[in-house]
Amino acid sequence: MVRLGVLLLAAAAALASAAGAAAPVLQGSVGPGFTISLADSSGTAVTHLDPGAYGVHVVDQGDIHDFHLVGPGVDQATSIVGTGEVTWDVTLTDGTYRFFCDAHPTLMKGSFTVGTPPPPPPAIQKLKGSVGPGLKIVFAHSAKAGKTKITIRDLTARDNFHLVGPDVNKKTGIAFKGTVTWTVTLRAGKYAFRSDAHRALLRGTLTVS
Ligand SMILES: [Cu+2]
Repeated sequence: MVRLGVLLLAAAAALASAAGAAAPVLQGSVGPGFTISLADSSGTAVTHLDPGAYGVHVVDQGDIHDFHLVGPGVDQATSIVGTGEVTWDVTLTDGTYRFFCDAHPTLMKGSFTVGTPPPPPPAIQKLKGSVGPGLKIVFAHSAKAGKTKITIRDLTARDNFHLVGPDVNKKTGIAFKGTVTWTVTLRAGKYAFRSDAHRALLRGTLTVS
């Protein structure tokens, strides 16, 4: 009985501390004009927050606007035609959150980051090349190191497109005609492209830096 009493006390204390540490409340506002905003309790526009639990108190005074909050784990919106107030309990985690009006998303919008947002994925470099028709091979002569999407149009059944270099050895078939896409990681250095059917004639060099 004594042990149970201690456990109950501990549970009560945990509940009390959870209730006592009230989540900060953010103030969202939209309308009646073409304005939308999100501020912290001191009235400062929100640009960055620590991860955690928050209340979002939204005052929607626009009957042609809504307040829509979207980000990792959150997708909440007021009504476009309706007005009124609402408080959402949300848990914000690392990432970028956007708030906007669905009726005027390019005009009425804002965003903020939470915690350490993951870096945007690196842009994929795109290169195009072709072989044929006739005795012709075309490809880039310079590119940057990194992930690269290569699209090759093989327009002849007498030649192929063959790319060789650091970590890459890709080719179409000599008799093959069609378009292929390779996703490769280019390293700094020299790459050679050629047709294996006319090695001396159809060839070139790609320099990756
Ligand atoms: Cu609007």
